[in-house]
Amino acid sequence: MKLLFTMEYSGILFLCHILVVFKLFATIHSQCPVGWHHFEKSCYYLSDNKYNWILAEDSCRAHNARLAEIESKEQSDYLIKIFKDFGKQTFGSDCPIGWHHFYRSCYMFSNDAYDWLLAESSCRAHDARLVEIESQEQYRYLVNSLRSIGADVDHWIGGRDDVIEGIWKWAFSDSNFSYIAWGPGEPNNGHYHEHENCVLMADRYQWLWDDRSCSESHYFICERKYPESVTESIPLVPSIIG
Ligand SMILES: [Ca+2]
Ligand SMILES: [Ca+2]
Repeated sequence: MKLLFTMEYSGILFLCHILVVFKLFATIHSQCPVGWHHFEKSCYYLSDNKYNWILAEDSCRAHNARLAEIESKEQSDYLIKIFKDFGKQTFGSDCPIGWHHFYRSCYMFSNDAYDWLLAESSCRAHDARLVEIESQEQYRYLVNSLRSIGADVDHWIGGRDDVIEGIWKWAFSDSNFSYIAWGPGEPNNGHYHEHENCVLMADRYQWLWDDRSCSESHYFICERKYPESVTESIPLVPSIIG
């Protein structure tokens, strides 16, 4: 019997699962990534974040894994033990309090509205940057987070084209956009006197992007690196397999 964890519910922990082929002469534990639990021919990873099913599946796939499938009583008993051990640990995200963990970053959704420059310096004061969105998974995570916190206002992100009009760059890394999610008709550089050189996730476009005047005040999203010591097993860029 295959039981797939398919609960459509936001905010539950989840369990990732990879099958491993054990190499001759290799120690068993070296075959599972750091932080994963080994049982029989599989490695398991219990999430430290609560996601809905789709994001949980994305997160497992980014680890070249899938949501756990349970095929035997022994396996089920082992997983129950992991859950019980989890309850005993002070296990959790290494992001600062109030920040949310996703892949190799921690994210903070501001409680204040600033112009773009002040928003950027506010992030830097937290050892962070305005968020730079490099993949669909990351974008979907942010949209989902904005929905789950009930946000209904625009949020600045780290893109701008103030150096060369029409050439969009992520401010902190100075890199070109590799992923885009512009709203309909955007970017349009505005219709009025002031140019639109800064990017936000627009409530009116269901969080697709809009270029806006950098002097407008909006809420914003900061991104900082997840602590190095625990990122060894997390891929640099989320990727979908299969
Ligand atoms: Ca512009
Ligand atoms: Ca615009």
